[in-house]
Amino acid sequence: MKFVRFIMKNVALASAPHHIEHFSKFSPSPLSMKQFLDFGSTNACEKTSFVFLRQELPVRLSNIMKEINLLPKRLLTTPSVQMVQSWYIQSLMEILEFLEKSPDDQSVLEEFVNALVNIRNRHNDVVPTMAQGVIEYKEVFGQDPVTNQNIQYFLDRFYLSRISIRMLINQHTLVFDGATNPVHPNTIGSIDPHCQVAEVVKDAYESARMLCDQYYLSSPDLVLQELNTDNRNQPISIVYVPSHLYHMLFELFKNAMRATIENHKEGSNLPLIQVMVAIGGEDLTVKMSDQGGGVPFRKMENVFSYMYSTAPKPQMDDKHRAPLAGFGYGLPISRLYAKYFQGDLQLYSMEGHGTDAVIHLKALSTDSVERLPVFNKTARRNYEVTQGADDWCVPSREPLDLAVFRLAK
Ligand code: W6P
Repeated sequence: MKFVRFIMKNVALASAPHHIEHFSKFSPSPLSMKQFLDFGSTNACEKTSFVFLRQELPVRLSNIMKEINLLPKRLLTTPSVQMVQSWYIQSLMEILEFLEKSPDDQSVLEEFVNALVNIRNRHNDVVPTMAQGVIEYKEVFGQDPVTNQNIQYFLDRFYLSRISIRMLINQHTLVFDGATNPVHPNTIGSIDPHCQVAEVVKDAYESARMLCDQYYLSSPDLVLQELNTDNRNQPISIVYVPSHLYHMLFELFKNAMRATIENHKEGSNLPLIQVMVAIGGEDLTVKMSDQGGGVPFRKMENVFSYMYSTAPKPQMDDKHRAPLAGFGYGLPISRLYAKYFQGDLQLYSMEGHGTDAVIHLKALSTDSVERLPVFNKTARRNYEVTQGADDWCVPSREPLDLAVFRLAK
């Protein structure tokens, strides 16, 4: 019996490339905050959401699966990347089964929710697994600027796609499980229509401070300032996913705290971390300033590099010695969360002084639309980048002997 099921499963999986080919020809459909909220409103229709997702999820999965296939062979064939690819194939095939089922059957809708939860869990460890693939690659082939660029391009798109797919799954499973969130009764799925930014800043600060105290036995204080020019005394709020904002701020706080403490070894009177939240007609901006000594400009672009910032995960047998920040993909992925709804995350450093980290988000929900990668000819061309000759001079190490030129006179 087991053997028969094994064969049946593999026969089914063999048709995957055909389905990927079909669904990758469609472009993903970006949703706006308003559309997300409509799916979760009182007259929300689970059937509509089901019919949308059983098409849209295969489209998003297939688009990014085409790009996985274009990775350098030496990366694509690592056990880690093979594993991730098999999860994508499995999940795609599981969703496709619902294309033959009726939206009018209540048990189908329930089955779909269960399938989504199962798929979400299957993909929980995609980020560390891909990181392992990059480590395996580096161990054998080392790191070079061209591979760095290719991996950067791919992983930015791959993780953005993953964020978007998880967003769709989270919204459907949260909105249609029938329960309201007891802690945040006014959220719609994972979206808070009145996300009070300063409250999320305080939460993220408190969590980072606990880690910082555990590791360094002290932590810098926070000053938080809100600038609401139009609506004085009103807390600044936007339509947003609080967990995404928290993720970004927690990451930035960890980095700011570590820099502050490592730059003030004597321990007494640590400089503050200052956060400003401002809102205008178009942007909501959060600026976090530390006085942690900054980062040299030359090193700034590596801060967001997947290839240069993956070190083997440190052994954490003693929880209290877990480092505060500095390994893993925290910053590049935080920037993707900002970009996902048309924002950005940027760092400005003054070496010798400190760093400003700035999160730009859209103030208007009408501007908050998903930013999604699409697989097309342009995307394909980006995987064909190869090493050309540099078109900038290499500075010589030897001082130039200008006397040589005077001889010509
Ligand atoms: C630093 C390096 C960094 C990264 C991200 C946020 C804040 C900071 N401060 O020194």
